[in-house]
Amino acid sequence: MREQSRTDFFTILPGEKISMDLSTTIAGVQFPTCFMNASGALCVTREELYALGRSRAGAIVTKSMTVEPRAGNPEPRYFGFPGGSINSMGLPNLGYRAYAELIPELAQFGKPVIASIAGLCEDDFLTMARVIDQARPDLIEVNLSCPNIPGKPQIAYDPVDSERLLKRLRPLITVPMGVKLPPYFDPAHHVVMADVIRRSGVDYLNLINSVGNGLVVNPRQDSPVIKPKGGFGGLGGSLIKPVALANVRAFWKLLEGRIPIIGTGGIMQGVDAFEHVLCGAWAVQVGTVLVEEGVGVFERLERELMEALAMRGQPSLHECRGKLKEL
Ligand code: RRO
Repeated sequence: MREQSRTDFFTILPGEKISMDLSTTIAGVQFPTCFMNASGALCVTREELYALGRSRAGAIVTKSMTVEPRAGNPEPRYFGFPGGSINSMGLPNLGYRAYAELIPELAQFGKPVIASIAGLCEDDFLTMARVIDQARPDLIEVNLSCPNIPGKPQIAYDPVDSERLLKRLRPLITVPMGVKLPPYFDPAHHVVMADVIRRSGVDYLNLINSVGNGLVVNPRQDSPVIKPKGGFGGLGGSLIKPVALANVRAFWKLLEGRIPIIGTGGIMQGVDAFEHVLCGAWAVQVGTVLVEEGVGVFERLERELMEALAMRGQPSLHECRGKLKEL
């Protein structure tokens, strides 16, 4: 006879309401729930940021900002398909001065505000950090991993450049400083970057940015599905979940659970968030599913995560963190 699985003992009846604490704390900042938008997804304009504020999202994360406002790359520049998405947005944003004005307004929603910065050169990061810090977001996230600017490599694939930049930024930022990293595909790279992170005063990690420079082809038109960079763009959604989980797990182990991690990549359902937490995430961000479904997605994800926890007899998110078993 089949061994009865643990989940068989916990049945949730249709319509049954379960309530569980999904709040989390990162670098001393409290988040009412662990779900939030990934930078880039529905967070460029004032209207979008306000909609996140009114939603069930546990935080408001801004689009990565640059010194000057940007229209971004030519369209089409986002394409969703059954396994995920590809984008080459090219940093469309209002420019850091506009976000410096908006950030204090966003405090009214009573949830943390994360300001994401992405310079086109090293000095841009420093210029923005000084001013954005004065606007008092709850955290500042340094995006070292935008894959979509023609001619600009992803900074975090160069550990020397990354360390120099982070060490120059650190003294300018008085709120917790996070770093958004790209996926790494070899344990040797995880080791090198974990050392950089340890030495640079980083308060939290966001893992991972989109998987850069994929190519999705439309065979009916003999063409790529997006226009910029010959169709090359960052992949997101279900297809990148294993890569995201591997990066969360690798950094959790290397940093011994001492630096909080926001898990990003492939979260379409509550159980995907549970997997991120098992691998070592404190909170999770959603990009593709938010773009596809809108801000109502946060309510669904919360309910599904509570169900996933209840079915496993898990009383809280925190007790599962990092507890992935080895076979
Ligand atoms: O704007 C973008 O093209 C973009 C950015 Br900044 C990023 O960090 N990640 C991504 O997939 N797209």
